[in-house]
Amino acid sequence: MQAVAIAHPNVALIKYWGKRAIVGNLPATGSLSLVLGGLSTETLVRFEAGRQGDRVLLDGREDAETSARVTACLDLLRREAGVSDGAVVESRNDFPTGAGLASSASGFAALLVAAAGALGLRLPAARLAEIARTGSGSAARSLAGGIVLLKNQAATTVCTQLATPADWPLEIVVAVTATGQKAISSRQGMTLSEQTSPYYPAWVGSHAADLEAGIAAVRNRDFSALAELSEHNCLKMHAVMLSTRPPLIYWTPATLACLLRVRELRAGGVPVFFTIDAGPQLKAVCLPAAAGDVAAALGAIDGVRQILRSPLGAGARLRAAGD
Ligand code: 2P0
Repeated sequence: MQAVAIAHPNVALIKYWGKRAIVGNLPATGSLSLVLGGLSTETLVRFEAGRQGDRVLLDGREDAETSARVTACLDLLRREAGVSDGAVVESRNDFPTGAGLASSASGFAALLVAAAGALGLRLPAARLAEIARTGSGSAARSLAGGIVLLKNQAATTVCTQLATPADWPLEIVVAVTATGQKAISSRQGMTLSEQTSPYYPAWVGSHAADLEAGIAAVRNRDFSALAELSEHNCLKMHAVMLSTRPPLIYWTPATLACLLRVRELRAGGVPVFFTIDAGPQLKAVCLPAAAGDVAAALGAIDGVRQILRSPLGAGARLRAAGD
């Protein structure tokens, strides 16, 4: 009744911001993302016979909102397995938590794989992804590895791996500019944007075209097209965030300095582009040969506290010997 799983966070190039439906946590838009193999979440799940309720420790701490979301996911798995025992969940990240580095994506992907393993459940990948989505809309993207597409379909979402890490080896350089937890969660922020940003309808309305162009850029391994499109989609999402009431301002001065430096590097011929999520970290996506120079350039910027480097990674899995 115990298992340990490993999952990696992901970063979307074509982003998800907004809900189609609160029930089932259905995204308003599809998304296209990269799995960051250099950053990991490790989660242990142990179901204890006769235990009432779950105990959830995230980096050694309990948090009521996270616990409630975890229990809701575990309830769905318990129903599938026909058991009612409570669980102890211990999850650790080797990177800053709740700071725009998709810790909830890797967290819920690892949770689902570990819990299904502990219960001996062999669910179809689509069902696992559906349950993961209720915990975190971006979690299904961490179940698969490499470059992943999450598309809306009827009353659900479908997750497809567009490329393995070996198919198109990209490297991600993360410039960490602040490590505190954000004040407003993505979930709250999305609802606020939908309710108050005059740009929200345009964001949703123009999204399908971005997604199709992103899929084509990945299929053609067209780095320049993916660079231009990803930066556009990212800035469009931040325009929605900035025009939300109250405004969602996730950037620090260092985030903006990194953004401008990445654009300068690309104008000088370096294969790199930026993306930024609901947090202050800038992620620079580059061809591997450029990663050293990009890391050095971003590391030299005032206010950058740490540089993390990551190749593309594998999907969530049970921990194996050697992991
Ligand atoms: C993304 N984000 O596509 C976008 C960009 C944040 C900014 O997916 O409400 O934390 O739990 O489904 O999973 C945030 O997604 O939000 C997110 P919920 P989640 O990566």
